[in-house]
Amino acid sequence: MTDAPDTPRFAVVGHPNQGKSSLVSTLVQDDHIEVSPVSGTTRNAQRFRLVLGERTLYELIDTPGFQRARQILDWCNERAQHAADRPKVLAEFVGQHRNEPRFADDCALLAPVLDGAGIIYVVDVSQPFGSVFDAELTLLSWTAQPRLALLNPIGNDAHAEQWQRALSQYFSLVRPFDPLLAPFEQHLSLLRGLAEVHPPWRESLLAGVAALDQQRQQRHEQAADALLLYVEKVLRLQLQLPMTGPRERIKAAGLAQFNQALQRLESGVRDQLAAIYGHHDLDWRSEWQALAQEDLTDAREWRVWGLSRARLASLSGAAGALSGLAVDAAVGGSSLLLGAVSGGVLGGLAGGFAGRDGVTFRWMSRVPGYEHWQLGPIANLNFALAMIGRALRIWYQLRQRNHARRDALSLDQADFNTWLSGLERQQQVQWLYWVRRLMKRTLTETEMSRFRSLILVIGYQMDIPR
Ligand SMILES: Nc1nc2c(ncn2[C@@H]2O[C@H](COP(=O)(O)OP(=O)(O)OP(=O)(O)O)[C@@H](O)[C@H]2O)c(=O)[nH]1
Ligand SMILES: [Mg+2]
Repeated sequence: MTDAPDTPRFAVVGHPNQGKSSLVSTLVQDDHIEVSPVSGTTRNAQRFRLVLGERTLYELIDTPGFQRARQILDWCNERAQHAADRPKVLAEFVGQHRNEPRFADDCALLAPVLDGAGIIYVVDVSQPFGSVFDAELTLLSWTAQPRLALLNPIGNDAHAEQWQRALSQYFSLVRPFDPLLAPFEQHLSLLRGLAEVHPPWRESLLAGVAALDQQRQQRHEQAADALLLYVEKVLRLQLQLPMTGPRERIKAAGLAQFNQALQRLESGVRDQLAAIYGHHDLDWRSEWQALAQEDLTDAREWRVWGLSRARLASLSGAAGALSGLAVDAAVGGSSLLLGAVSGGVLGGLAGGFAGRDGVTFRWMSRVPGYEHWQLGPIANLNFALAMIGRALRIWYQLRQRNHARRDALSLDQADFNTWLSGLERQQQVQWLYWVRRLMKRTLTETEMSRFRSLILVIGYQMDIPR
């Protein structure tokens, strides 16, 4: 790994408990950094690099908060004859006091800045500005290092304007940024802002922005591959059951096994997606509602995870009537043809899939001596869509989650129906068409790649704020 001397390097500084570690966590995409509501969590300066391939894009130094800025300022004021002396006197202070426990936090914070790092000053703007901040802002301005201030709304931004006025006196760039919730586009825009505060780092930071953007695109594509494979496995799942005992008992035991197999597939794709997006420490258990055995036979939950009955009815007739040819036409954008198709068969209701049990259960006796009960594959389109809807929600959770977050994952309001609504109607119909096709037979490579493109488009829908 190369670490060029011109690697952009910023110390993240401020008062304790302002979201400094959260910012570092989000910008270096590392969910292992210690973040907590306890003030004084970060005890030492710690360097984190964002590395892509062989290249370090930038380095952020997480620091403990200021503790005794006023005393340090007084000490320096006594010794600095004029403005040009200030950086040197500040460096003398750190040199002489770095081993004194009462100044340990302040020295850990100032040392990297005196050593050439730029400054990102973080404040929580739910709290009012106070004179206690004046001393630390003055000290930072004395370092004469490139710097930018971030307004972090922890809970609310009640005092943002006041902070903006105060900070503009010390920083050429002051921006709002919420490390927990800022969408990815804003991460890039913040990095572009950083590129403007120090011309020698500009090019590296802009290259970093491009690399991050590209990495994100690659992640989405890997996610689409994983999801496609998952959908295929779910729709192909079959179990052979022994013929001993009454039918209902065999079926119940089989459904339990089937449910476990579905759960294993689901947690498999979940872990895969988490790894793709660089999340390693997630808590799914508390909020994520696992699939229950009853869900396989009880349609109540399906609509929540999948598509509403009305939507299914309005789309599935059209999908059912679409021949391969019509799909080609729909892909080519012939909405006229599609309109004729959907108008004619609307209400055809899932082309014979609706209303069935979630999973087929039948007696197989084609080869004498090899008779058995077979459970699966999934026979109900709505159930299939519900399973896919769950996986898409997992994807949504992961793709919009910043690495600073430490809360458990939840089933968010945003769902399959919302994302599907954002697509062109012909794409919506195609979506159903591919799922139905896959329920009947394996798809050819070309068909798979079309389905994959649609998955990617659904993903972009997830990024649109609603
Ligand atoms: N709601 C909300 N909470 C935030 C935000 N930023 C930080 N927090 C929370 O505020 C608390 C402090 O965040 P940290 O990132 O640990 O703050 P710090 O400045 O590094 O704190 P010390 O290391 O103790 O100085 C954590 O519980 C965060 O989850 C935000 O934008 N919104
Ligand atoms: Mg911290």
